[in-house]
Amino acid sequence: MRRWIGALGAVAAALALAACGQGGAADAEGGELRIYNWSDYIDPELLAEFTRETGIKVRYDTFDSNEVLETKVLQGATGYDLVVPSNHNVPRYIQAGALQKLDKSRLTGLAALSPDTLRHMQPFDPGQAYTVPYMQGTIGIGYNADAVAKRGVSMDSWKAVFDPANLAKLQDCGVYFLDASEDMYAVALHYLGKDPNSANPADYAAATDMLLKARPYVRKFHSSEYIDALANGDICVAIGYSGDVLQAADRAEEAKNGVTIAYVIPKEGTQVWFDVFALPADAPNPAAAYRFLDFMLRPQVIARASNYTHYANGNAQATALLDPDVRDDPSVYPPADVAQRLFVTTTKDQALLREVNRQWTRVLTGR
Ligand code: N2P
Repeated sequence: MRRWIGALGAVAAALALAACGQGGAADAEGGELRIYNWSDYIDPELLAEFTRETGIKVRYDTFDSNEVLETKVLQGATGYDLVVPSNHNVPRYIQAGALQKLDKSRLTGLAALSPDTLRHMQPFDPGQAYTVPYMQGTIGIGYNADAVAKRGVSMDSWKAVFDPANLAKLQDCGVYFLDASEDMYAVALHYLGKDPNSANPADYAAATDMLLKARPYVRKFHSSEYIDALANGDICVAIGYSGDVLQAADRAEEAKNGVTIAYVIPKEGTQVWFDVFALPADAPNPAAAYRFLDFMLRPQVIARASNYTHYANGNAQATALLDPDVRDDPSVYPPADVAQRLFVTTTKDQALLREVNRQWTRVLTGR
């Protein structure tokens, strides 16, 4: 059984070990690679292995929202060699000139990518000119099975978290929502029967009304703390990302604390997203970034990343190498009938994005 608890500490420890192992050779041979990735999104052992193999030291920082990442990357001078935006953000990065085009001759593993993932990439990165897929997953509901059963709330619909009558029953055991404006509006619009990719501010206003009515029952808006909060039994419900909830389930199981965490894709359907590696235009060490991308494109490596994070990857040759409990988990690889109910978000222009973020601030502040 993998250890999840203290994963961040484990990242630091693994990197420190790897750096010690290489000594000065790491600096002399490969220099440093700076990665900015989502939290709870890598097996630290893979980073250590990359350093052992290449002599390239990895500095690995994390974020938990596209909004934070995008603001940083669009400002430039991040110092990062690789960043990991989601599909709907990528066109704005490209338009702003914030990314460099891939030199595909430096990536030997691209042929292993699944045609399905490549098809999904077309709308946001035509011809796969700028990005390399990392992980894909869904937004759904993570919950403490016993706590919600006791309160008589059925979790199979978005109603569980968007209907104040249900939320009132769950409030005492604790509800978290993601603090992610575009992701939250996409699922809220979809639940309201509106286009999740609507460009009409009035649709967002309707979703804002609904979210403002839910707000009094939401203990916290946060995009990563729900993992431990669910696992420890501090909260009973979170709108969250699939693999993060599955990691919470593992952490609870590991802690043997009597908490059982489940993940559900509500029957109305949800958003499936694609997170991709990209090189900022001013990346200080592109050579190191290419080495890392090539490493992550290896089926054995990306399979281990999925085994650890419980997110699906877009590498066709990796599927056979996955742990069966990950490969066969419908929350990781949704079956065809569920896949039919998944939608992909498209990009918003800056004006609409500003409006959506303005409305989201109202949801966060309640004003
Ligand atoms: C990882 C969450 C990644 C999902 N913790 C958001 N695209």
